[in-house]
Amino acid sequence: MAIEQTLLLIKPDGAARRLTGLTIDRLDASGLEMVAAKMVSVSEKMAREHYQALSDKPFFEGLIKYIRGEFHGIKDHRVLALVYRGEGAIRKVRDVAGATNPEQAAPGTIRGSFGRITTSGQFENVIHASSDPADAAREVALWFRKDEILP
Ligand code: IDP
Ligand code: MG
Repeated sequence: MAIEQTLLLIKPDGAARRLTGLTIDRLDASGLEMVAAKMVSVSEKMAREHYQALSDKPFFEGLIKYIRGEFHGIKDHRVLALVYRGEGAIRKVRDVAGATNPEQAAPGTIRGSFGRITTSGQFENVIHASSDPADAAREVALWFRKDEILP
């Protein structure tokens, strides 16, 4: 398996529900290495860039509000961003996360245990995890400068 890097975000519902420590603990157990971490104040531009592939979806505007913490009273739009590195890191973090739709996410995954679909139809699924090598490269470069990531 290739050594990969992948972006993980603790989404505003995860932060509001105090799931930051639990998420880091699960990833610790996966054996992956944390090579970057910072709190980011997510601008509207950043949010739209991060989710650019979904801009034509009906839930897009809600998603932008969600990731900026507007549904969870998050001060300064802050989000914890992390980069994990290791063999098969992209798949491993996705496995810990579970499926996108929290109702379909396997029991025991973070999304399966703690995610929900709101009455307005927004998927609140606790964490973001890059989905493939192209996404991971783009997302890591969007959220971190090179000199913020350990060699
Ligand atoms: P992913 O986060 O598992 O990679 P994506 O398809 O990239 O899933 O979607 C990004 C985010 O957009 C999801 O994590 C979720 O918060 C939201 N989302 C995706 N699909 C839907 C949907 O059908 N309804 C509402 N929100 C969705
Ligand atoms: Mg995705």
